[in-house]
Amino acid sequence: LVVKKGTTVEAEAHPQRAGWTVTQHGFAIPAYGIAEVVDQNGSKSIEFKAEKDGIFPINCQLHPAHVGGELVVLP
Ligand SMILES: [Cu+2]
Repeated sequence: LVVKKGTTVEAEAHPQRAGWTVTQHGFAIPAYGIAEVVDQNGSKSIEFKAEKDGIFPINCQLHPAHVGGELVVLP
């Protein structure tokens, strides 16, 4: 996820990878204080303003082993 600083970001989380036996996943960007919970096979819109530039991890706060991503905010 790459955005410019000051952008309002609307992300949609869709956890639906086959083989997961859990019913919910997290979508967290700790640096932005975001920690949402999304139902497996469901979706959730997450909106925030990218006010800090840098590279920030995105992860599943419920299952630390699950692959996340990165938020890159360009200055
Ligand atoms: Cu998870």
